[in-house]
Amino acid sequence: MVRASAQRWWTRAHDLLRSLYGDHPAFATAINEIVTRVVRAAAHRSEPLVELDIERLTKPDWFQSHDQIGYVAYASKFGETLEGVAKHLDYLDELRVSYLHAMSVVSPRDGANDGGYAVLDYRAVDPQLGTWDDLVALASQLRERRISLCLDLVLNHTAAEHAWAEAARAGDRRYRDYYLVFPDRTLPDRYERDLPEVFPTMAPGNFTWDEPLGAWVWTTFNTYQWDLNYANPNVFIEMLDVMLAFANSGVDILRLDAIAFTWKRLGTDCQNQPEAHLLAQAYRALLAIAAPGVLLKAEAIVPPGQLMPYLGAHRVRRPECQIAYHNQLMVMIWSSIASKDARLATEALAALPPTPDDANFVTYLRCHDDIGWAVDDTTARAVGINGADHRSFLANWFRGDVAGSTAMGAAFSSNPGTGDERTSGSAAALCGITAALAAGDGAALDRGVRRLLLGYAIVLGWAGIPLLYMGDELALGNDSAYLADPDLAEDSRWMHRPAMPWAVAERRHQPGTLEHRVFQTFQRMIEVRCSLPAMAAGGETFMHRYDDTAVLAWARRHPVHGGFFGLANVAERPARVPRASLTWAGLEQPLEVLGADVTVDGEDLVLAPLTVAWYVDRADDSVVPPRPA
Ligand code: OTU
Repeated sequence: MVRASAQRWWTRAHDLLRSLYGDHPAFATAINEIVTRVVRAAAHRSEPLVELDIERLTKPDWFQSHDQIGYVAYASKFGETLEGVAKHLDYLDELRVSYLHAMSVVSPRDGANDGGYAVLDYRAVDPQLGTWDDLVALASQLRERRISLCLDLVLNHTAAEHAWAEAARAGDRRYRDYYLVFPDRTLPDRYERDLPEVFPTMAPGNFTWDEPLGAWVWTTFNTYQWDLNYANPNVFIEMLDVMLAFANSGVDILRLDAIAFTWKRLGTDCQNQPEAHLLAQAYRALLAIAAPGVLLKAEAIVPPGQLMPYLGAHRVRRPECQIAYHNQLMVMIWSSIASKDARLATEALAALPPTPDDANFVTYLRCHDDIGWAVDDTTARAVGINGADHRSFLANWFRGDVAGSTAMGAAFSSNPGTGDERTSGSAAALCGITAALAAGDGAALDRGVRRLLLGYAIVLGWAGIPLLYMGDELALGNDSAYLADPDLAEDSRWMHRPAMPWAVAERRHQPGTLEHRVFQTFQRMIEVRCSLPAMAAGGETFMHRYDDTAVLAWARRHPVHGGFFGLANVAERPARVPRASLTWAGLEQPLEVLGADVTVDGEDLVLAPLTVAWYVDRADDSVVPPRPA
């Protein structure tokens, strides 16, 4: 098998490496090193993993199927330890999870560590979580349940205390070259002219003076996260080795953290550089040889026009990452909820290029990060609004500072210079559930729950791998505990990173509780979603436009598996859709997902406030399980 994979991928890999490092004096040595490591990793791949590789090579669209459901959680928050995570796998089965993104597993630096994204040692599990053997054991237990494991590969930067950084400080030239180090401000100042700030409040600027190093070091994120120098082939090789170690431990999906930032070029914003794509393509090709069942997921939260290349869409198609985040869908769902108007979402989603056939998105409503209000100015203008005004409306709305808003989010990284403000907060808090509970307002609670379910009904009604962010299935609110910890207090993202309250989770079995209502509806939506082959990748999603500004309407056409039609009313009043537009397509009866919230009034369908209806256009929808009594 390795020979066949090598025949297929090595020439490509070599070409890519030559484009990246061909001019480097150590190029020939680097190629030898790379071959050695890939061959060694392939030889050490365990029997069950080789079997899985073969299965996946035989069915390369396995991750594109309609019944993939993802779950995202900090390992420590979900299970305290890796063994603890393994004890809760039945819970994931209740949600039909087939993909687990466990965050912050490898060893981070002590103290502030950006939620584990400042790695001290890629080869060790965080001692608080367990050992490498525990990781291997967890991966194999997941594999038995056919759940794939996704881990973060924090490849753009290491912790400032990583052994490589310490060696650089100690004066080792080899390791000094692993980072982007400047003796004075000349170059940093020139770079800064074009560089945005990712964490303007917590870590202003992109360079940090390090006394022992006697130099400025590139730090895009926090001051303790040192950007790696990918122009150095040794860095490429080190990270390749880490990837191969993850892969051979049973990790199925490598989430390439901050991949957009990996290559720097003077005079640019140092994001999405062509070489960042070459790096991802080279890693893809080498993994395809050593561990062909393993996938790459691009964590590229970039404008839609820059996103598709991470999925291989270049002028000539080039295999790159198989999965990427659907950030626009997430932003547009929240935008629709706040403005009670679906027009911007309709235009923004209609403008997206098609998803490459052999790739897939992960769709989501919340994640462990803040929400950046990625509203495109031109699209906003097309629907008669001002982009900057709308972005600031959204930040204010979700902070709860607009009349009518009961959202309880918080600002993250406000940048007075650019007027940019991002948003933290749990989905339930952003939906107004927390405020309604505090006020004891039943009607407001119902609206809040409907917003949350509406958001997830869109995510689950969209093609891609829908991700559930831990706690949303129980409508968990914000957690203020982080404020008491000086290492965390400055970073409001911690408010939506609570520990899993397993006692509260028990209430999912108690009718009449909030947790029961939300969890049961999640289960129902997931069950129906998993019965909809039209959600398999390889089809196209089209936006439909109706007169009613509150209606988000999308159609899914799959060449093999038929169609799907989704209707969402994002307003708090009823919304209308002409019946004829559905009946001609044979879409009579909505699937029972959120309840019977669609009625007929003369020539119109009337959607209840904050509701979503799903339709399928196949003649026989008996595969959709009946709604439980
Ligand atoms: C990622 O996010 C992680 O998801 C964050 O948790 C980390 O803090 C960060 O990298 C550094 O490791 O800036 O606000 O694509 O959105 O890479 C989150 C651009 C981030 C960024 C993304 C980054």
